[in-house]
Amino acid sequence: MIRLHHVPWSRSFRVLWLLQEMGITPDVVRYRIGDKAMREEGLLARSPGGRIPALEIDGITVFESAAVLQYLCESRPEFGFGRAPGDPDRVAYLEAMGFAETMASLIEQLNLNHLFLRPPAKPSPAVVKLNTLRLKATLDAFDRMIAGEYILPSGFSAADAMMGFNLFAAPYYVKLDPWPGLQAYWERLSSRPAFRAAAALEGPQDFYGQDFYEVPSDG
Ligand SMILES: N[C@@H](CCC(=O)N[C@@H](CS)C(=O)NCC(=O)O)C(=O)O
Repeated sequence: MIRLHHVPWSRSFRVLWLLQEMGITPDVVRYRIGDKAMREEGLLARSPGGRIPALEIDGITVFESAAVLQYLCESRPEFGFGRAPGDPDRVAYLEAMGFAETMASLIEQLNLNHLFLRPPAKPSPAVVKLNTLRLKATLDAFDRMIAGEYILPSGFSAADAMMGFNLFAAPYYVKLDPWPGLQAYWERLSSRPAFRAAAALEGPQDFYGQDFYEVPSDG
């Protein structure tokens, strides 16, 4: 039994996608951000911070998307999605696995401000502006990290699933027009059969209620 604790179109999409790249369709336990169930024992026993993803697999549970992907790469090396010590792309692989969360933490702050505050709380224009600028800077860096078709010269890896998923979310806050290379990369990733299969399992995204979120004016 392989079971994914999951919020649709969130960071746990990375896991759903890499599993599809490996031909694995897990059982999925779905949550929504803010669900009481995310603070209850069923999830907390598997992910102590009450965060998703958590993956039950091979008799263990793994949480943190980078750890889950790395576990999948190491336990199923035949797919070649990891880069082992000694591999010429190892350092770039590790950097991208980590940098994905540098970027995702900015997206998370923007999600919090734009999507999850309840009145009378309002997004802070200063915080949103700063985080949007910082997100732009990480996109600029990401653009420069892509070696060719994928992040690594040696081809598709788990680092693309980590970083690539951010390109689903980032354009709700920053338009990608200045980076045609990133747009082409996103087209390439999102046309992979496994990405499409994972997207079909998710169904239409209902995480974002509008196409683009402007920085609120200082009023
Ligand atoms: N660094 C963690 C972040 C996990 C995380 O924060 N996931 C979000 C969804 S994208 C979550 O579970 N949020 C619930 C909450 O903030 O209470 C990872 O990559 O797995």
